[in-house]
Formats: sequence, C-alpha cells, structure tokens
Amino acid sequence: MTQDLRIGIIGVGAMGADHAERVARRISGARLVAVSDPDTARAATLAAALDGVRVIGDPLALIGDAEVDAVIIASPGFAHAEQLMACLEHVKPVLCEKPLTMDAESSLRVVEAEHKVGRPLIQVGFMRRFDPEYARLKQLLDSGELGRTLLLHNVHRNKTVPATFRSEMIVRDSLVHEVDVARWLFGDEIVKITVHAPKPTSLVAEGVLDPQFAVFEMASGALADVEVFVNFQVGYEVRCEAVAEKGSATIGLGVDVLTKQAGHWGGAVPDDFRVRFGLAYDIEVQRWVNAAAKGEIDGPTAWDGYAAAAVCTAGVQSLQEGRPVEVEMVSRSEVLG
Ligand code: ISE
Repeated sequence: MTQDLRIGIIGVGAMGADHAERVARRISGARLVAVSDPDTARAATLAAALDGVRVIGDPLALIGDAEVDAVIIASPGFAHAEQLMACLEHVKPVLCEKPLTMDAESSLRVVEAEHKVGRPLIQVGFMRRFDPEYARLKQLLDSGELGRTLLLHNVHRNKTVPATFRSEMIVRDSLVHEVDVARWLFGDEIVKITVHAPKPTSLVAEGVLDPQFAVFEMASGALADVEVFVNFQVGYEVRCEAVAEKGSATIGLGVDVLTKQAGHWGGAVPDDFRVRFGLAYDIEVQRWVNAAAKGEIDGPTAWDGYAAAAVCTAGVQSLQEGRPVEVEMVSRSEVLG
C-alpha cells in the first residue's frame, strides 16, 4: 500500500481553509496533518474540526516538520518569498497560491534557488488552467480550428473585497490571473502592459482605483484586454472571449442552469471564486498531489510565477504613472540553461 502524502497548510484564511477542507475530505492519496496561521485561534478551530491535524505556530517550523511531506502556501503574498525559500531548503514540494512573490526581483530569486535544487518543487496556484471551461478553450485554440488567435477580451469581477484591498493588490492579486491566462492561451510572453484607471466606483474607499482596465501586448503582436472590477456588488463573474481568424469562443457565461419562473428567466451568479472555481481547485490539488508523490509538479511553474510577477510589477508602475510600461524579464535560458 502506498502512503498518503502528508500535507501542511500555511495560512487558513478563506483560501487556506477551503484547501484544508478539500485535502481533508476530497483529495485522494493525501492527508492534512498540520496547519499554521498567525491567528492561532482560527487555526485551532479548524484543526479541531478535522481528524489528526496539528497546529504549528511558526510557519517555518511547519515546513521543516518531519511529518510534513508537502506544503500548501495560502498566506498573504508578502510572506511567500521566505516560505518558498524554506520549502526549497527542505526539498519539499509546494503548491503556492498566487502571487508567487510581491515583485519580479524576489520571484527571480525563487526561480534561481529552485534551479539550484535541481528539480521543480514549486507549483503556482493559477487554478484557471485546471477549470474545465478554460481547458476546453485552450484545446480549441491550440487545435488551430479557428486559425490564429488575434485578441482576448477578459472580464474579472468580484462581488466585494475587504477594505484592505488597495489598487496595487487589484493588479497583483486579481489581474495576475489574466496575466497567466494570456501567457498560457497565447503560449507567449507579455512585453508591454498598460493599466488604465477610469473614475472609480463611489462604493470604495477614497484612493482605491476600482475598476481597472488593462491592455497586454504579446511578443507576437497579439493583444489582450481585461476589465477588473473587484467591488462589482452583484457576484463573481469571470469571462474570456478569444477572437481568432476564423471564429471566436467565449467561456464563463454562467449559463449552466437556466430557470424560468413566475414570468422571469435567469440563473445564479456565484458569490466568489471558491464556488466558481471549486472544481478547478479540486482538479489542481489532486493533480499536484499525484505529481508530488512522484517528485514532480503538474501545473504552472515557478517560471510562470516569475513571469506573472514581472508583468504585475510593470502593471503597478503603469497604474501609478498612467502610461504603458515595458515588461522587464531576464531570458529563460539565461537562468534555467
Ligand atoms: C483572489 O485572491 C483570487 O485569487 C480570485 O480568483 C480573484 O478573483 C480575486 O480577485 C482575488 O482577490
């Protein structure tokens, strides 16, 4: 009988708690054994509700713990760099929620450190790649049936976010998903980014630039645009339309169940990403567990995390300076050989 992969989770806020539930109840070949969170009461409550889960106060101690085989990092982005380095030091596979780190420079250091270890240990939580609708879109575009892809139009709306979610976080924590989606769907790097800020909604704190409208220029000359609106009030909506030479394809219309009732028709809008992307997270974590058990990863790499961080670093600068900013990235072969 093969042994379950023993998993420790760092950060049990909304996303970490969701992953804890997932690993404890739905993922096969894995067992949740430890959690860590600065809010020790929150960690203790979660651990008490699940069998055989310890609370380890210090996240670095969790990473080093002899009973933890692999780690999920769901702490805030500013804590990632140190925790990722510790995972590399202990040679433990890690699924790290986005962003990889807060900027291009620190992400590059992580890529270099992983390269020194000699095998991929880091997978980045760009879960949309595992969403069945996105996966079908990717397959369709790659098949060439529609010809060359020319444009992507993206919409990314959250119902609300906490008041601590400032303008730069909209780039680093929300827009970063479309950065990865554009790189992945086009199979190409983003070379320039412009983040426009229209007059903000009156429903956010003074100084928060929400919504934002970004334009990515791909190395091949293709373009992608993204509306990100994190205080949309209505619910969670993520859409992507690819326009190609011989047709277009749209995902995220949310028309799974259409009801007709009392003179009206309609469907439901999910409240947040845990609902909309629940299946994508399940598939992502299951595939990561299967791969980690074999000493591999199966999804977005540290390099993908670095590339996204480089684009977001330029994006934050574009937002602040109100102009297009070229993305600065080292060449892949320079770092990875
Ligand atoms: C959140 O962290 C996510 O990753 C969600 O997918 C995204 O929609 C949201 O804007 C972020 O805050």
